[in-house]
Amino acid sequence: MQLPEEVTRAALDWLNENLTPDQIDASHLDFGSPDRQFEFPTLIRPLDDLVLNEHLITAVQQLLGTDDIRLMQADLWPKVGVESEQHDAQANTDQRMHMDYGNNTLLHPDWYQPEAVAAIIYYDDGTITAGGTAYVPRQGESDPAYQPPFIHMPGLAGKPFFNDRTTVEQWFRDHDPVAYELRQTLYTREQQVTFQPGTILFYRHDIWHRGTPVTPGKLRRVHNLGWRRADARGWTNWNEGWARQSYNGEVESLIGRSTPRQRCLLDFPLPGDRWWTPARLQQVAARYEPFGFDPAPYLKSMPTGQ
Ligand SMILES: O=C(O)CCC(=O)C(=O)O
Ligand SMILES: [Fe+2]
Repeated sequence: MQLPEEVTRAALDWLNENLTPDQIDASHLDFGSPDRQFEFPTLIRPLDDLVLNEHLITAVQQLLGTDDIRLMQADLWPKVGVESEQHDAQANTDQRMHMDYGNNTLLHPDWYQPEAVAAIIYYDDGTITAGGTAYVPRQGESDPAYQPPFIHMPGLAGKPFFNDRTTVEQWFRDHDPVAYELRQTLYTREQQVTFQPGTILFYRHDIWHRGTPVTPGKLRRVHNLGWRRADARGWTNWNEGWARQSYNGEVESLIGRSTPRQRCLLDFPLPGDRWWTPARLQQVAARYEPFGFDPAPYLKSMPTGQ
């Protein structure tokens, strides 16, 4: 879907000023921002505020069936188009078909009780850059491609990890012909996302998908996001701890200017949560009031009997 223009405008303006082809290290061909510089919190307001945007919260709350959700991942990264012969076994250019759950949870997802959701926000025009994410829709309960356990992919259940499609499928052809055949059907079934600046793809961590090549010389900038239910088990944060960059006022200001729903993404209990007592609220407020924190919503719905 397309995010409302007012949601993405500030981030797009920032990116079109500060993350353009001449500002990118063209040798950075892996997933993720170089030196993790665009992992949330980036301390760049338009980027951090987009990650915490209320529209995204509403959508994720609906998808996960609860108001109590947590952010697990937010990273903005450039994918630079290169000639296809320039890729090696770990290259990200023409990705292998995969699911994302393997390095986001220690457990195995349950199709019927989704506990987490991922998203990609695209900041460029796919008709110019190409590189639309490819995905394989699940065709009902008996779909052979979606019979758990989902272990027919690199890095899972003892298989070696490579990122590059050609390398991976050669390995499966030589070592696991049954999985090879299954995986071949995924490539024939794949469909590709079309995108403009501000398009968002919500997807599951147990959907088959992959990144496809960006046109040589072009730049595709995307945000990868992930959330989980607060009560989900096994899921782990991709980014470093949110509090880690505290002390210079930037993280504190993020907390101060956020709404209770936005703070909740970072494990700040919602108003009405049993965690809150008058004393705890006073202590938290003492820490963040210099940064604009308003204790009123928490006070108003203070759990009774505390
Ligand atoms: O770049 C894309 O379109 C998808 C990337 C992806 O699926 C991944 O790196 O896990
Ligand atoms: Fe992925």
